[in-house]
Amino acid sequence: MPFERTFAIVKPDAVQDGHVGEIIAAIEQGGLQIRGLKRVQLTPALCKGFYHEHVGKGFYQELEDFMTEGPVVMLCLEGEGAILAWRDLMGATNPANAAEGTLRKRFGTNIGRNATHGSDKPESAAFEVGYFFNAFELG
Ligand code: DAT
Ligand code: MG
Repeated sequence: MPFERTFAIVKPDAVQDGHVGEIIAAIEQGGLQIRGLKRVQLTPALCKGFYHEHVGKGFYQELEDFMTEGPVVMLCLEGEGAILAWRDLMGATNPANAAEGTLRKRFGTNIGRNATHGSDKPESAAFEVGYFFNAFELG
């Protein structure tokens, strides 16, 4: 497994519901290192740039409305196989299909409000970490 970085978001639903601490605990207990961490209020423009691959899809506006409805907590995570390790901790995109004990199963409501984000591949992780973190925030 490669030593790698991935990008994670605690989405507005999970921040609002007070699950930041539990999600950070799952990250640490899952063996991932926190390399960067901050709370941000997204704007529509920031959201469009971040989710550029989804702009124009039928669910995009719903996604943007949700992601900008309140603050998020974003993290850069690091470790062996970090991209897949974080996706495994999150569970499937749709909480209804997510395995028992995963974060999306525990804290998500439906496919639109699913509590967490994680990069899906190394190219996305590099883009997403660079999109939201400055080098000095990843010291
Ligand atoms: P993931 O977040 O698991 O990488 P994705 O990249 O396919 O999933 O989609 C990004 C987000 O967009 C997803 O977390 C929730 C939202 N989304 C995806 N498909 C959706 C749909 N059919 N209806 C509503 N929201 C959707
Ligand atoms: Mg994705």
